[in-house]
Amino acid sequence: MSEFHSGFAALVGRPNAGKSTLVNALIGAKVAITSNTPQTTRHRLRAIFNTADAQAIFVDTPGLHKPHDALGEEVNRSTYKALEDVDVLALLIDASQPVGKGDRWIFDFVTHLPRAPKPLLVLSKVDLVDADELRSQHERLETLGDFDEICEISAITGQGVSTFANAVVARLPAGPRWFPTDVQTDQPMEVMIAEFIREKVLRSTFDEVPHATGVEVGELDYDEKRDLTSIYATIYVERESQKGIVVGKGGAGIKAIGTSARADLEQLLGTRVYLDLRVKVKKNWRRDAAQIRRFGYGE
Ligand SMILES: Nc1nc2c(ncn2[C@@H]2O[C@H](COP(=O)(O)OP(=O)(O)O)[C@@H](O)[C@H]2O)c(=O)[nH]1
Ligand SMILES: [Mg+2]
Repeated sequence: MSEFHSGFAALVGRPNAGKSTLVNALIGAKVAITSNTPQTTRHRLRAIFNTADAQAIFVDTPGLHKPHDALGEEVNRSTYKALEDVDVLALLIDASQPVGKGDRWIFDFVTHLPRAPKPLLVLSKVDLVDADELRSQHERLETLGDFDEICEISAITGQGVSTFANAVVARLPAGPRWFPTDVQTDQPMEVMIAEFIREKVLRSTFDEVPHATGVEVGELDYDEKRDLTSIYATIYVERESQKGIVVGKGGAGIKAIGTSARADLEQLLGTRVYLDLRVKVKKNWRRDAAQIRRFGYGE
């Protein structure tokens, strides 16, 4: 029998590079939330990828950035922690955005980490560019510094995703299967549910509202006879005006959020879902470390 391999592979890159979308493509199910709002990911999420003779634990990190508040600091702290002792460091760079200062900053950051493996570059969203743009981007990548190899992927079309997975698996040391094969992530169900709801708020609002949103999920109630999970959740924002935006005219906004969240939650839980959503104002919750932990962000 050939030896089993396992280990950790961190996905890093600027906000919006496509890290969480890649995680979902690798797992073949939605486990990470995605949106075009930078800083969508607040949690360090681990997603488990299995083959017959290997297990890769992908660590989806929030993008690295300069923190502006306690939430930002907590998010960065959890990203730094996620990079300790990884076996593979995959740095995603958006093919449709010329390599910029942000990419360089992250490249330098990860290549200066103690014990960090040479980064594997992942050119993401290649479905958005033509051959010329792709070539220019490759030339820019060459100027970044010393890296391992370049994988081209589109997490949306699936192009290159299994090649990337193979490249990761090939770099894993010998080790056991840490997680049973039916486990997809390390996130508690309540956290996943809160995140799925927050994603819908992010996707339906703009300006300051997405960043001011936190979601808290109460106890879950499963009725076996009706195969129905009842979920009571509260969406917190920081101002009355933000609450007005989330709730929308005559409640239309919150209704739409509820409808699309429910569809995803039924997929996630594999049961029918009753979803009760409230919106509350909690001033300055992002500046309060205790509140941030209550919402489950960071460690
Ligand atoms: N066209 C295209 N869009 C993508 C691809 N991967 C991600 N996106 C989009 O880019 C945005 C950011 O993706 P996300 O995974 O949340 O980025 P993250 O911040 O790095 O986790 C979302 O709107 C995604 O739908 C891709 O391969 N092709
Ligand atoms: Mg993300």
